Amino acid sequence: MKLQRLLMVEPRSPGKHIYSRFHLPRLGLPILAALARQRGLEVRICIEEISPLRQADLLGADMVCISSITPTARSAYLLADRARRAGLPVLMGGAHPSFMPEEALGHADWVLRGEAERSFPALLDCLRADADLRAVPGLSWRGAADEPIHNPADPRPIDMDAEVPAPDFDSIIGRRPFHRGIIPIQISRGCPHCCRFCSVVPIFGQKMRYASREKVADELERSRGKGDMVFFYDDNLCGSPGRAKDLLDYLMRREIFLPPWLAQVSVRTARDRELLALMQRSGCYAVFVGFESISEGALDLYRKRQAVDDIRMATHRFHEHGIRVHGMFMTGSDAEDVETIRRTADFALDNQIDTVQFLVLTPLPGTALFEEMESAGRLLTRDWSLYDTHHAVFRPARMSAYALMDETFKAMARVYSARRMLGLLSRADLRQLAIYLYARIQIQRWRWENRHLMTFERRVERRFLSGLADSVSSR
Ligand code: B12
Repeated sequence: MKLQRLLMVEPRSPGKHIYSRFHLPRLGLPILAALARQRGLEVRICIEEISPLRQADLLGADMVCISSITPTARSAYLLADRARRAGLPVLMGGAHPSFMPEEALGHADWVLRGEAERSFPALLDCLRADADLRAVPGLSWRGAADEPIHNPADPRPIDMDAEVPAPDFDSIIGRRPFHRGIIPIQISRGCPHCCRFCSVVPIFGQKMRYASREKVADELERSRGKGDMVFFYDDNLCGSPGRAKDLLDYLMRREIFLPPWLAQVSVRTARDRELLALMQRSGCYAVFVGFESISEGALDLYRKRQAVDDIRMATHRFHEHGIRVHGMFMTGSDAEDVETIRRTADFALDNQIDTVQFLVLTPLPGTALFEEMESAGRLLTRDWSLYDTHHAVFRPARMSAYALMDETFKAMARVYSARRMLGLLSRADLRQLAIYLYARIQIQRWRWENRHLMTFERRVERRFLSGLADSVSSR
């Protein structure tokens, strides 16, 4: 088939989420764009959060490649249908289609499951040569009798140095340097843990892979002058403390471009004082830490190998090193009730966690949690647009779905209080103040946009409770 111009699209989230104003792309499409360019193809990338898709961009393409995670799956399918109506073939990939390939094949011609640095170029070559699609690892497609065919995946994980090119950010439509000056970079993939709610291991596997420090340095140098903050997209930048120390030391010694940086790390990072000191010296501005819960029972259920004391210790030690802490908590496990959510806000305030995200536990396809909720019949909806970690999409064990959402937002609003904002103002901490203001506005917006849903849920809950009261009194 003729394949010269590719349009790649990362569809936008249908609703607001707490990061709505941070228009950061995932790296999948810019990496695949670089690979396509190496094969002489022309590529344009539309990140819908950055600029909306124009019909002219769509119609000028020979094929549309769509990247989707679960909350954007509905938008992705609508876009795929639109492209196919215009006669364009559609390829899909990313976290959601990887686990729901047959669903995605209802809207796309092909789905590539999992990491695609090897399979995507193979598919391009195959399509251009009209060759046999069975040769493409991890490809899902429909055969002559419309039956779904799933080629086995390549078991070898992608090599970060040899197979992952520098992301092609220049092909992003409408992109003026990096949004809010934030430069995204990923230097490792995989995660040795197996938390039951997380999609990272199902997509990238448990085997850790790292880019060499030379490659990291090269990528950082390429972004010199393009932004003033680096965001390491790694799921745990310091998963291997030895490597992290070696990398930071190398970057500093060579005076590689490294403006203040942000990264996701785990509480374990804070056990290593030498690492903390290096993080401080190399300009770590804030860490995003998966604290998840203040309930030991919930941490056990999640298979999160950490204790509540680790959270206290980590927060304290990061602060000792001048590193701000963004605490990532989830609410609604079977071990938690409404009181736990309220105590989570107290905990964040008592421990002076700088910023927080309280997200409603969400069973994402591909995870052990999804399997468990689905087989127990506890999923309330399969409207993927609600799987945005702000809506309760499963029946919680110890509270109603309405209470779970409502209390989660109330708890978050307590942390981003006017009183704390005054404190930041008095310390002239303007960057942090802007984040608080942003968080307060996002919380209020979300509640306003979802007021119908909240009222509906409350009515359902009241009816449920009055039915329960009737049945008790008639006994
Ligand atoms: C950076 C990041 C963010 C950023 C930017 C997100 C964005 N633009 O969507 C921020 C902080 C804003 C964010 C927010 C959220 N995130 Co986030 N985020 C990430 C993170 C850490 C890195 C993403 C990345 O660049 N990965 C590296 C690249 C290379 O991977 P990739 O894009 O998936 O691409 C590879 C393959 O998937 C595939 N592929 C991808 N697209 C395509 C397309 C085609 C055509 C093909 C062939 C192949 C293909 O090939 C690529 C190369 O191998 C991931 C975790 C992770 N390790 O990926 C979570 C992750 C993507 N986020 C996740 C979630 C749940 C969210 C939130 C809902 C929750 C929240 N509130 O925090 C929001 C929703 C955002 C939204 N768009 O609606 C989940 C998604 C899981 C799922 N099944 O949907 C992940 C996987 C984390 C997890 N622990 O499970 N996130």
